[in-house]
Amino acid sequence: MGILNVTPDSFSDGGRFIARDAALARAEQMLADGADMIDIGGESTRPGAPPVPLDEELERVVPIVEALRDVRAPLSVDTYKPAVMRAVLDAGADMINDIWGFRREGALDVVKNSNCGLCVMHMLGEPQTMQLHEPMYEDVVAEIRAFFAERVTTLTQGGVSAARISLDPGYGFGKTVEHNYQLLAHLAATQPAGAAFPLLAGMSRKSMLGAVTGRGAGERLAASVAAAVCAAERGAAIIRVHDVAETVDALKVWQATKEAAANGHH
Ligand code: 7PJ
Repeated sequence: MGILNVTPDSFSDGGRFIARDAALARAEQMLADGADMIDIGGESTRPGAPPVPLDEELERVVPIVEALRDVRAPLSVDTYKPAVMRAVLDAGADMINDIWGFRREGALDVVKNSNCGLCVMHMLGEPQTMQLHEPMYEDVVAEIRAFFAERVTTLTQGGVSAARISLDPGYGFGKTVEHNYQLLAHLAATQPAGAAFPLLAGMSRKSMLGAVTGRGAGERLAASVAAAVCAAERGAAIIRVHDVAETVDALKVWQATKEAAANGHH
């Protein structure tokens, strides 16, 4: 899953049309580089980032969905606002990626009346404040597994078929560095008992990588690729990244190794 940020601060300047053209070119490039899905986001949810007003998010995201509908790669939209969900589904989006896990008022009502995929992400607290107070868990893996189980029950009882759901532990969303690595090491154990939902992992360029490499946000490519391989090895079905070409190469090597292992040795 290739990340497409359509926030104005992700592009130099020059207004909406230049931002739009740059976003479309970026999406085409990620698909050429081997992305299977594009995740379009109009609001930065990095810790402490200011919220974006509804009208502004709609203006950023809906034209991009409309323009990309024809590329026929699955389109996901990273939003927690029900009004944005409704608008992008009307515009042809295939998946809603919700950092709030469809817990906010109205979110379930929108998605249940469509056939879109859902990415249910775990977050402790909310983006403005989640990293200000030390996040605490008794057992982070068990708590995220319980959260997923509750979400799946609520969503399926609310009319969303289980086949539409994928789960994401939400790296960096109300977690310490140690929590994040626990959730990477034990990713498969976050799966609710007896279930087999696709697991999504998004660690690209995040501070958990800076914490162990000492590198700033702009120099975490190798660490991001390593994290992607670790996540794949531990059962991630979807990996959300900025650097598609490099990640796809690494995953091809991982895949070839896995296939050789499955073939036994001669
Ligand atoms: C995630 C996300 C993530 C899912 C962001 C960033 C922050 N959606 N949206 N999982 N992160 N599903 O990319 O650094 O980890 S925004």
